[in-house]
Amino acid sequence: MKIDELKFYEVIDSRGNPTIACKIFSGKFSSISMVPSGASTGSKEAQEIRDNDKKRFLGKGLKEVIKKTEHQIFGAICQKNLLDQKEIDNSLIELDGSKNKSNIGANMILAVSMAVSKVASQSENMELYQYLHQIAKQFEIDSDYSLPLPMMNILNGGAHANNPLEFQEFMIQPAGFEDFDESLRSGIEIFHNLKNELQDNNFSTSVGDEGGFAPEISDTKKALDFICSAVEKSGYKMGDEIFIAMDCAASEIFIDGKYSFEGNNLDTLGLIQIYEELIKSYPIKSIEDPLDENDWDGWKDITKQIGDKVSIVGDDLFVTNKKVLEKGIKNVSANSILIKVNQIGTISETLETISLANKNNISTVISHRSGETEDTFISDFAVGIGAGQIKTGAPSRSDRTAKYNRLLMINSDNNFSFEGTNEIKK
Ligand code: 2PG
Ligand code: MG
Repeated sequence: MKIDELKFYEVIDSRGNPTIACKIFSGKFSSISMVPSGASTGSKEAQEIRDNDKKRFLGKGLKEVIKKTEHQIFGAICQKNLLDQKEIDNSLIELDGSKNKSNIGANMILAVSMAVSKVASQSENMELYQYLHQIAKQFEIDSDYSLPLPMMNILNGGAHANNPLEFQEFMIQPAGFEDFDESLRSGIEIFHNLKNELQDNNFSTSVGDEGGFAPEISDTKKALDFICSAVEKSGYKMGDEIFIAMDCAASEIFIDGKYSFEGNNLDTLGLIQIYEELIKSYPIKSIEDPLDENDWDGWKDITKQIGDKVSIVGDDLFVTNKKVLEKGIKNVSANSILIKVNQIGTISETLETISLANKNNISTVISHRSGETEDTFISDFAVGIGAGQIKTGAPSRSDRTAKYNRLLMINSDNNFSFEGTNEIKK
């Protein structure tokens, strides 16, 4: 089967910025994908391109980009076999020709790559997660289907909110449950109780970019205490059923060679000490981007010091890039990787990175971006490759709940396992 027609649209993401949607037609099938966009981006990410015409959408428009590249992209893939994801992705990479997809744009390329897999799954009469499961095998990923442990970002700070909290994401991992539905339900109840707790203490309950609350709190421990009391109010056991994960997005607080944290300018060891104290006082099981993306020695130190107790997750550090992950594996820089399809730009390259992670016991967390759409691709992806964990925000804002709703439906239609506590122990 071939791609008969391809159409791009300029649509809007959850932050009100334009983004790319791509519709692909093949025979009697068609499918749409939409690409997300980050706020705290790693410097080595594949590049999205925009019109830069200040008269439209403050320069973020995509009309000209579409006009310029639509025919080129169609020309590069129209003769290819729809079912050969690798070949189509390679043609897109070749067409772009740059190291970081800055010619054609990672946003354009990813939209096509995702839409191709969606139409292909239809033509094969498969659910998307089944099709992705099959494709993953070509990359030596042979994990069973599973429902991922949700990492729910219920309190937002950093670049995702305009409060003074330095760390970007305070998440809960409802791991101590037999089933995905129960895990998610507990997280949602905690989210509601957190709202009540904040309200009772006269804090705002407006939400940040990822749907978590964004109260005027500057103290990390205070934020964690609020979460602990919401867990207690909900009747769940902290450190048994519910665990904490943080995304510190530390590149954002790394200024002039020091980490700016709660009024202090800390060196790497100083910040690692803060993490050591925090994990003694709270059941924190995962810390993402604890240090700056270029602080390679620091990453090695922190993994050595606390990597046996918590997941040290590389996001801005690895940018879903196989080559950077290879460096990380040699350096023993982390024991977990955040996977964002738009950081690298194609499904095939994402699968290559995951395959490398699997072979080296690096756990994987499939992740949304802070700027999202109603596309639920990552839910199918997480289930299809048995990723183990998914990070897709709070249970609020349709851009986030769309992903949870898709997972609820997949769970209801199947008898897939949910690893919960086993994921935490990895
Ligand atoms: C992150 C992400 C998603 P952004 O840092 O992990 O939560 O944020 O999309 O802004 O990079
Ligand atoms: Mg991150």
